[in-house]
Amino acid sequence: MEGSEKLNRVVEARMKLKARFEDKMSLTPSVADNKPMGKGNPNRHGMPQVPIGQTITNKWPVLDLGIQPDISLEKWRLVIDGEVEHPVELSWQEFLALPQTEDTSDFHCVTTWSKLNMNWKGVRLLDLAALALPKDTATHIMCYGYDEYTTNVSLEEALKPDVLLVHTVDGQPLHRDHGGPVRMITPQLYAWKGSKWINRIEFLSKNKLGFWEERGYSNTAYPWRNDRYS
Ligand SMILES: Nc1nc2c(c(=O)[nH]1)N[C@H]1C(S)=C(S)[C@@H](COP(=O)(O)O)O[C@H]1N2
Ligand SMILES: [Mo]
Repeated sequence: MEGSEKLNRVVEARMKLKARFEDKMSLTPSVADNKPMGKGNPNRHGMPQVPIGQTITNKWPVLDLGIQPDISLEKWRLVIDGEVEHPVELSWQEFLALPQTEDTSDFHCVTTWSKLNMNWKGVRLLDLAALALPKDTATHIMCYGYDEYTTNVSLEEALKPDVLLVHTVDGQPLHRDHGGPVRMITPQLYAWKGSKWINRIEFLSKNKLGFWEERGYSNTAYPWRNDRYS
């Protein structure tokens, strides 16, 4: 397929997907809460900059399961499968050839630290979904890391424009400690919803619990509702 035709197809699929989830997205707490808990000036979604119970840090702590997989760019793959019309498996070159998005957003960890204004570069989950075309029955994703980590996210959260699979932070390649070569970020949810060393995104027709969700962490993880544990 010719480049521009391919791009048109992705853009069209993306607009359709966005339209399909727009209503649900506009009702989610991180954009539509009328009593969000926190302090500071409103962020770009109208939420107080620092969610309740969070303290700003300038350092960037490292949290993992005690394994930091070492994935070379040659071996790196991203699989998108499950409830989709077109399962895909992307190499590093194919991933970088997708439309790249740059964004600055905040990072809220459930262990009560927040790091503000992080500049990210990567691919929107929405754009990846537009490649794989989720079936009408798809409601959630399960993300898998190379370290056996899993975490589940509803599609109305995962398809928001802030959700990226990033390879660059503050102008530098994402370090292995923080999930490089590629991790997911979910600025509107606690950070455990973003898998480091991401390797697979499985679309699901019903919700399933990931690693921490099975161990009592919240299914939804809304920072401005102090929604940490279930
Ligand atoms: N693959 C993987 N992703 C993960 C984790 C993990 O252990 N493995 N920890 C999660 C948790 S609990 C948090 S708070 C953030 C931490 O990201 P950081 O180490 O870059 O600060 O990654 C999340 N993603
Ligand atoms: Mo965490």
